[in-house]
Amino acid sequence: MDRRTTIKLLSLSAASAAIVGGEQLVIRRPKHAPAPPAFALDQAGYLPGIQKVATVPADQAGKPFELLDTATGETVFRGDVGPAMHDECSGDRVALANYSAFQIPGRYRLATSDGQSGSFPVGADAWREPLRQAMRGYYGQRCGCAVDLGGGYRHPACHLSGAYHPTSGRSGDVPSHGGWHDAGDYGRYIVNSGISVGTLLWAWELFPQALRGLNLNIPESGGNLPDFLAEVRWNLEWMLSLQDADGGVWHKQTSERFCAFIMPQDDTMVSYIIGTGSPPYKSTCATADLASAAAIAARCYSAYDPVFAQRCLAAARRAWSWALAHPDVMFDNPPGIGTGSYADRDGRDEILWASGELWRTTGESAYRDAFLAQAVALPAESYVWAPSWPEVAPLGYWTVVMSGRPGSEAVRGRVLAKTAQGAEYLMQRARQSGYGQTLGPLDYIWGSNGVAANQSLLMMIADHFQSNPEAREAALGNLHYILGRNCFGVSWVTQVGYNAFQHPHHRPSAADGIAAPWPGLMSGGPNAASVTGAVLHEAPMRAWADEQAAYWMNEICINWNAALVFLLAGANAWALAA
Ligand code: 9MR
Ligand code: 9MR
Ligand code: ZN
Repeated sequence: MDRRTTIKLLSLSAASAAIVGGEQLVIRRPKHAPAPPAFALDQAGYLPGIQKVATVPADQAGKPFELLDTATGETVFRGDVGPAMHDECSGDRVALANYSAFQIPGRYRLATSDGQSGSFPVGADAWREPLRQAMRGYYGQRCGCAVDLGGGYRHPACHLSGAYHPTSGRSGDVPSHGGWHDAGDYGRYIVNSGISVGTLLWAWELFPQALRGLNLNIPESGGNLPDFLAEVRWNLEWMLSLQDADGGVWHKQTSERFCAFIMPQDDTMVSYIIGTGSPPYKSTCATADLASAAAIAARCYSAYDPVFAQRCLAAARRAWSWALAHPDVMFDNPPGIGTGSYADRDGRDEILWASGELWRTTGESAYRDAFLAQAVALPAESYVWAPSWPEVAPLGYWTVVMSGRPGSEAVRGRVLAKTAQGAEYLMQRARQSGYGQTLGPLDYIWGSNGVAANQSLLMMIADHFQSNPEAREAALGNLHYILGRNCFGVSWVTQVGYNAFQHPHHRPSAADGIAAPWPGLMSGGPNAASVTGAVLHEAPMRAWADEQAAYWMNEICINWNAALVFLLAGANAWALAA
């Protein structure tokens, strides 16, 4: 309340104010309806053989456009902009400039009577560097490690000691074991770590050709593990350290409240291992999510570090047993704790996923039986959809189908059908969207860019099960949307593209004295479900502002970046196969 933050939300037409988390936010509504940007296109570029479509304002409809070679200024392609259309999610009147027929590698600008776009590449390696950046973003999130990304983006090791909070059922100090800072805050949360690690390791399993040789320039580079697996291990080690002797896993390790916008080494609040406050202290969702992540890790690391892989498998087994014995221990912030809660009301999908991953890894009947029992309660027909941190059932179903284990036929047909149907539904949205993306109006929730990337993940899994070129294009459509083909003409990944967003809700980016934000981090994106509770907008895609204070629409987060890495890994794998 002592601090006033003014947020410009361009779609609004009058002023409204609200108290948010102790701050007064004044939302100013401009007098004029917003206009689409002159050029909305993928600023990271395109592979030569894919669809290449830019969105331009409707007054360009029917007019000529050109592609210009950036170096020479010469026209390399001419076309006519298509008819005017309405885009539901932004409220914009737009038209499409389609240059898919142009396939010659190089750097270009799009030109219309409105001027010229920024320069973007066409080439097989267009998304190589964005993939590296997005994955290197995790190195920047490391806790308990001196980090140096170059360019001044660095900090000494932070949060090196920890303690058991009384809610954990234990007391005393405890070493703090690495992990990734969750987001713009310095907390570490098992539930969010579980889906993040799971998504990243699935990318490793599905698109190894794009990830094996990835050079992340991290402290472990040149060691026994490929860089990608070394980075993921940094977080796995912390996750494993939150497992209690009885197999249960504490929900999170954070301070009691969020610190100010300071560098991590300057945050001297105690990093507590926090529990539910009463026996059994650990939570079902955290424990089952660790079981899933560690069961996948057992597969991924076995070829490089069998000892670590076995440690992961043993931890996964113990966590799974605990979760089955305590299927209903839901976490909520205990009194006095104000950091993120990742409070989920339903642990059944987490148990389904953990059972599926352990069945896939081991082939053992106990895991099979638990999976099949849980699949009755959570039928594939209702639960196979884009995953998110509280909704992991689709991961359970997909992993079982991918396993091909005897017994998986029980669900295979229904999972394939529901996945294909979901992909078809999303492809239909992409066809109707003026920005070629698959979010519907109701998908504009906290982290909608993560939702978009996870809808791509669904379509990529559909394509994996049954080759589907249109599903691939629609998956890439969301990548184009995230990287600039949206109603702001902004790239939502820091330091990727000629007009990347600048002000993430990210403490190191704010506190380091460097103007540009830390690289490789994706904005949460438009959030129409405003935290103020007020109806703030007419068009959900416009519920975003590049404002550091706007944590509900401009924070970054490890699970959103994981879905982005998955999408970029697939895109790069397809480029290599073309
Ligand atoms: O920085 C915090 C961010 O990571 C969380 O997602 C968000 C919601 O829990 O809260 C942010 O912290 C704000 C706090 O809730 C209220 N005071 C201002 C803090 C920084 O903007
Ligand atoms: O991503 C989370 C979103 O789904 C929730 O609606 C929101 C409020 O509970 O919390 C988000 O997660 C935040 C976490 O609580 C704290 N670290 C930052 C996360 C991203 O904003
Ligand atoms: Zn830290």
